Amino acid sequence: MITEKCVPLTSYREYPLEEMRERAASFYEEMRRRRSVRDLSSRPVPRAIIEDCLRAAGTAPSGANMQPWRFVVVSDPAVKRQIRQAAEKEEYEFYRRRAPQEWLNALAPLGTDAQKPFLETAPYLIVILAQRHGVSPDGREVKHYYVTESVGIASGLLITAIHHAGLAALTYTPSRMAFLNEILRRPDYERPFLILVVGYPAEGAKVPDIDKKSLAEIATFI
Ligand code: IYR
Repeated sequence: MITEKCVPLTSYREYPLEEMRERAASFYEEMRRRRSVRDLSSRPVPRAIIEDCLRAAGTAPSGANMQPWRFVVVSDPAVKRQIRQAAEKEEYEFYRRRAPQEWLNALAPLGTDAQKPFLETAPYLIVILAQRHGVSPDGREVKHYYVTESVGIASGLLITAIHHAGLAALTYTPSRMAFLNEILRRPDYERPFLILVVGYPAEGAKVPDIDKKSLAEIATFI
């Protein structure tokens, strides 16, 4: 490492071990309360909260620090309606024709179908796009690295920030997403990655009766 280009690490905070244990445990307790919510309320959410969540997402590590993400925050009802109409068109095709039976079986516990009312109800749709490359101020292409990994990490931070703020979200991936470039007028080098649907849960909201794998199922210590 060429350390001359580096500056001292001043932001790191060490906690006494007991506090570290407590922080790790209580963060897990907070995160295990997160659920993907499809029944969202139309109750308004201040934009400043979404802005801070996006700032948190923007702290994600990325390949060569290229930060190859773009977040388009949609609250305009007309644009939300366009997105819903285009998404449902894709989903009808998916559920009626494109999806193999095995996929439909895997989705059965979630109870999803082609109707996506939350795309109009929720106050915000955050469309996350992955930039295949960047563009320099003089218009030249700038290479991006590990784009999918980087945008995946930023999306995870955004989901965490939204949950931490006390809002609910749904990671929604329409079966085909090219329509988003058209509706949002984004260039072809920005590939729609997912839509994060954000708001308060609706009164009496229900979620699928599913659970997470245990530590033994997801981790191996060698
Ligand atoms: N995009 C469809 C299907 C779907 C696919 C997966 I993988 C999910 O985890 C959930 C749904 C839909 O949203 O209905």
